[in-house]
Amino acid sequence: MNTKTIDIASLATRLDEAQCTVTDTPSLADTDDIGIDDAYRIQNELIGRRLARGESLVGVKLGFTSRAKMSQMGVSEVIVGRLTDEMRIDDGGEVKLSRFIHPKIEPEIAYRIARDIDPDDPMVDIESYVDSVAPAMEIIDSRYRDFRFTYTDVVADNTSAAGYVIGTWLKLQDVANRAVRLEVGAETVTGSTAAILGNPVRALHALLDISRRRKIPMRAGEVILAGAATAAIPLTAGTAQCDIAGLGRVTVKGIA
Ligand code: OOG
Ligand code: MG
Repeated sequence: MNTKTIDIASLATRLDEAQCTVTDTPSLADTDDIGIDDAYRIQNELIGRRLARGESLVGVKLGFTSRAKMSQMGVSEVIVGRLTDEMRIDDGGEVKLSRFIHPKIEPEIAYRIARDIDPDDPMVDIESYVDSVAPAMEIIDSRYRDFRFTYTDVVADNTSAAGYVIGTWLKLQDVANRAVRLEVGAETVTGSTAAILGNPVRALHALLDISRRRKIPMRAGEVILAGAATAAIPLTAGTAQCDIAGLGRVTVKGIA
């Protein structure tokens, strides 16, 4: 049995400082034997510090909903992280790359929550709590050296969340099997929304399940990022653009 006590507060401080000082840190797993419950506790503590600095919660994100991401990262379970207002970038807006350690960008589907969700209500039909969908991109910036982390590490690190940009909101619709294309400089990656658990709508159900277990509230107006449809590519100076068939384009400009 593992009896070593995990110092949640100091591990949260380590990750928070890594982000604030734009300096990577080794995998927590190198020195600490963290379970998944500890990992979500560290994430909570980390978010608590951001809120104490004046940020506010604006949504949630899922990770590892695609095989490409799972194999890119060598893990095999869906994870959830939190989005704050400080991570939001306007569609067509600019973002300073110096904010990040080693940013990557990935195509996402965003959903918008229309009504507060009571996770304790067993009758919640999550699809009826969502009213809009949009093309989106997420900037991930693991605080771990070389993006090397375990499943529990990445949960503790708020699932690498660092930034997000959302295109035009459209009325909720079926977004299964839509072609996805992400271009950053000379790099292009293509795929399909089918990579997101077979159909992005399944991400909503996976999220409800995990939010119940992890006591993560979801409120009207918040955003849900359903998880990347392709592997992430490095975010470099210049325009990054993502096109999702039938949903349109979303862009962001990285500034050196
Ligand atoms: C973890 C974040 C994963 C996604 O969409 O799968 C994620 C990482 O890859 O660093 O956001
Ligand atoms: Mg993502």
